[in-house]
Amino acid sequence: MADKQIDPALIADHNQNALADMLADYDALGAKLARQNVDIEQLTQKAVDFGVAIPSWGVGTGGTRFARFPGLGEPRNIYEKLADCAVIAQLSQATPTVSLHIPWDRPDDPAELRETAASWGLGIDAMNSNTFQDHDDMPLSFKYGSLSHTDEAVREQAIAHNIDCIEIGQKLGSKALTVWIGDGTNFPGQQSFTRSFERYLEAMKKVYAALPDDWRVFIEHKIYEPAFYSTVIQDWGSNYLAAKELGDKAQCLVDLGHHAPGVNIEMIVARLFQFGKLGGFHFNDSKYGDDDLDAGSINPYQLFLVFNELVDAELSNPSGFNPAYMLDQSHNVTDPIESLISSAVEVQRAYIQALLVDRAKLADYQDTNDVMMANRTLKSAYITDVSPILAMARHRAGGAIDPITTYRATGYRETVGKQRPARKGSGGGIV
Ligand code: PSV
Ligand code: MN
Ligand code: MN
Repeated sequence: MADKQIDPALIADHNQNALADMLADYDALGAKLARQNVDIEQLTQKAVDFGVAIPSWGVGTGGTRFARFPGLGEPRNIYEKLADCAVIAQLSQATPTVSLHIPWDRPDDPAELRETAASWGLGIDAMNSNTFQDHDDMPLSFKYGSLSHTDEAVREQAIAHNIDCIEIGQKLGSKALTVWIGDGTNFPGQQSFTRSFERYLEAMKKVYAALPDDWRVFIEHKIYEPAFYSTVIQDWGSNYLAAKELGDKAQCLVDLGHHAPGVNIEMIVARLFQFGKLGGFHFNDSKYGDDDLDAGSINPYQLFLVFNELVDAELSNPSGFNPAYMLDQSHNVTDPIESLISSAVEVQRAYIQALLVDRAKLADYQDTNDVMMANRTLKSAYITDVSPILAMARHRAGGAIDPITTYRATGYRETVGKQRPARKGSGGGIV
């Protein structure tokens, strides 16, 4: 039995107030879905079973390159981050795991950290390495790159760091390493595209060789930033080539914010899955670049279309379907706990909406080139308000029917605000 951050009686109290309305909405939706031969109970179970990992770095207030405005009661270490993640998990019942970033979350005692996480019912998701910053305990600088650096000694330092992440992760019960590098150039001519990629592949082979049998490595591409002219792993093409070169345990990670505006991300998802290389996601939303805004806050239709491909993928090849779902966001003007709760719910919503797509009909419309009806089939799933299903799933699992209102009623932020002094920050925000 996991320890509780929030008094279950308080949640039950709030749920009691919201219960009658929620049941009425659930019954009405159940009746509507029944007319479409859809069993609401099956969808509710899918919602109960759904999980997306919280990024440990998301529970602190983020920043931009201009400034960071500290939030109240920001977590100061991995234990406090886990405490916040436990609140999110308890209220949303949709975030059973936490993804860690090393060295930001380096534990003194991994076994103890694992136990603490478990005591709150949390598991440890993918480990993220960090060779996009310099580290106090590393003699060499990553200013001109890491795994693709021209200097073998720097590459070796980056390789050793990734292996360190794997070793820590093993002690924590993780099963995956996510590698995102900022390596690239700011000016034409600065580096050879080909030789940089060769050096990267050679270095990643050494990281790959250190993976335990039951681990995967997720390679994360990003079009630009911090490099502004070229990036070594800039898109899914380079990502796929690298993953293919490395072997079966290497797969591609799609961070929704890492593409040029207008790119058809759902199609990338379909392609990667078709060729066995879809490793996982960093969900977030964006208007312009890697904005790291809350999932579903700008373009919820895109999120739905991504899940439409995922549901299709799972049906076409259930045994080959195992993508890792993680959030990757930066919260500058909201309470990170509220943003992460809301984002987890939006990702879950997109999944349930995608399950509503009538796939037999869709296939018929596609085969007969009935363009209008094919599109309407997707749209009719997307415009269905599945909120009562999500609320029921939370309620049944012990979470809050209305998680953000309930969170506010707990006074958690005010309480930790007294315990955790503000951390000043000026510029140089989180990527
Ligand atoms: C890079 O922009 C990124 O998306 C990678 O996932 C990093 O690990 C994370 O952000 C760090 O904030
Ligand atoms: Mn990311
Ligand atoms: Mn990013």
